[in-house]
Amino acid sequence: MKLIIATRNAHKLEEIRSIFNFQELEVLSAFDFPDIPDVVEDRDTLEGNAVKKAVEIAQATGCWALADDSGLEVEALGGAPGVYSARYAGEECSYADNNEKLLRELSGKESRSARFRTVIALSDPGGSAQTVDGECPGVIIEELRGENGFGYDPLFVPDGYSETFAELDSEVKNRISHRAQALQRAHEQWANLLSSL
Ligand code: ITT
Repeated sequence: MKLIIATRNAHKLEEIRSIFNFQELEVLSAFDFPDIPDVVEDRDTLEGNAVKKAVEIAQATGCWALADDSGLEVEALGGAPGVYSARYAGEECSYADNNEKLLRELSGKESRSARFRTVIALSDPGGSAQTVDGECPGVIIEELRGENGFGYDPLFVPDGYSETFAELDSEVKNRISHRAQALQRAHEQWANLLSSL
């Protein structure tokens, strides 16, 4: 049986593949279906977008699909950029643009507390979906540090560490991250279901 990882983000796909043990399942991704249109992420919650991505890809392929919607929630910014993390600095913006905007918005703020959140949705081929979530608390530092990871990783130091996610080894990030927590819950809740597909 095939399971489709409903993402076109290569970094995210690599993290999901290295964290989650898919056992006997044949795992493909949205990159294997270039003709399927991009899912428009127009919901105002991570849950809404994760379910939308999983359901649309499951229905388009006739396979089970798993989607990840993630965001960075910054306390002093009232939870922004949150569900809008990918397009924080505007449509077609780069990770560098987003990081620059985040530093600008946080300049002079006392609190630099933040958390990454991930919602994972699993949809059957008919479009019936369930979700789990995970989070990782930390702080936003004042300049970019490190080359690993992607997105906001060079600005985020997880609680209990002094390096950013972009400085830490990927093995460490993949053990403690928001995505790792969510995939751990996915494993607890769906291992039996996935192994019976
Ligand atoms: P898909 O929708 O195709 O999966 P995406 O990049 O659009 O890929 P999201 O909608 O979940 O993914 O957007 C989340 C954004 O939040 C992403 O573009 C990054 O900027 C950021 N982000 C998500 N996970 C992250 C992580 O582990 N480390 C750093 N930044 C992350």
